[in-house]
Amino acid sequence: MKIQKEQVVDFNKKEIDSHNESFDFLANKLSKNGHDVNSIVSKLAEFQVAIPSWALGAGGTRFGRFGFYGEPSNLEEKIDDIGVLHSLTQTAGAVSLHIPWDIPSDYAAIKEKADALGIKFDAVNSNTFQDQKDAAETYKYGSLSNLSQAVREQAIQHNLDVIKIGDKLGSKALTVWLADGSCFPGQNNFQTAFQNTQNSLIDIYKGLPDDWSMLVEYKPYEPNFYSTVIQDWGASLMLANGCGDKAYTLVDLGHHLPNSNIEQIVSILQLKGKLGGFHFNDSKYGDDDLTVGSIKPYALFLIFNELVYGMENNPQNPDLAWMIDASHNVKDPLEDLIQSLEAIQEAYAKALLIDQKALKVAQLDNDVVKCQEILQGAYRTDVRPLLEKARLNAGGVLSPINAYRSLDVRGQLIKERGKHTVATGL
Ligand code: LRH
Ligand code: MN
Ligand code: MN
Repeated sequence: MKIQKEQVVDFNKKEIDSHNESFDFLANKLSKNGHDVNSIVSKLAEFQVAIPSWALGAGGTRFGRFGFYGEPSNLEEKIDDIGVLHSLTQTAGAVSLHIPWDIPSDYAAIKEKADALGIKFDAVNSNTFQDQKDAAETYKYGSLSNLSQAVREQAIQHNLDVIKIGDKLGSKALTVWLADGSCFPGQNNFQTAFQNTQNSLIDIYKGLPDDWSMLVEYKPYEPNFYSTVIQDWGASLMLANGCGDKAYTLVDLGHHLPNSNIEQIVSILQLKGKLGGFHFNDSKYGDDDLTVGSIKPYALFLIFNELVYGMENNPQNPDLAWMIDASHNVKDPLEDLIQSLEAIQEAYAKALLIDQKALKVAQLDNDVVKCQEILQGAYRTDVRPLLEKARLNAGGVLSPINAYRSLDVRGQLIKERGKHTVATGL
């Protein structure tokens, strides 16, 4: 299934009048208020988010999994699905592979396919949270933190192999997320587990090509329910600092205890030049991996306010590896990802509308009411016409969900792949 240029053009014809009307109205208003609308639209068009290879099929919970028809069953088909997303949204120009679920069988062919669809290979993810078939050692009691040197060596070697695979595809970053931790008090010595993890990460870091970065992801709980070795940004930052300049912290929105001030975490990491990667999702209770912006859109906007500030004021921080890390239990994964991409762009656009100069003045005056008015004024603006314009300029469709449905993409995928496909992955 490939979306043709003519299909995009035909679809846009139906919605262009209504778009022009709402865009002109908004652009006029924003320009009068001193905004550079063209620059905001170009920033939106440039912003690309990687799709993880494991998010294209129906996910599941530990209680069950309900499959979805026409799911991709191999890497080629996953790239095709991202191609569909990218053709419609022009925002999904990258894929983040998970190894060993997505080891390419033919590197040249997969690169060619991705190139043709305008898709780059972003960070590669290692997996030491599951035992692999025929593996000599088990990760039941941890991987990089394990008391057994043989287990640690196996896990280190896996990460080095992942770097080699990513290197052949043009990736420039390794993401390490560990399930390591303990389920009961007394099970682990915290200091030993942390020190082993640090030493293992240093060994992996030594195998990192010069132009690569290592992204250390944290998570407070699950699958271990008493302690996690890399539990929070502090642990991640200490480990990254212990490795060197090319190691960074990765923030996953779902990996915080309730009510954590994520925007403050993001802000300070950028100040220190140590925010390397970002996983988008939303949650009500914990690591729920729900559609971005579906539960706490204002929190997402506040996080984007800090990200925009950092991108503009913190040259010491690298460009970030953006990725959606969601799971789809009841929705069509492609529709869910379209909704997530839209929510990301919406929060970004609203953050770009914040009058930073006026905010600074209000902060200097300790005018707390004004500070809030400035933030909420931006948040309450309906920025969707800006997103439409960015997509239109880049060759995408005005409204991706409508287009996805009117082109009957899922129906086509079912015709091509049959009904009983099961995606590999989480
Ligand atoms: C587990 C998780 C994590 C990783 C992914 C591979 O929580 O979702 O966020 O990025 O698995
Ligand atoms: Mn994640
Ligand atoms: Mn997660």
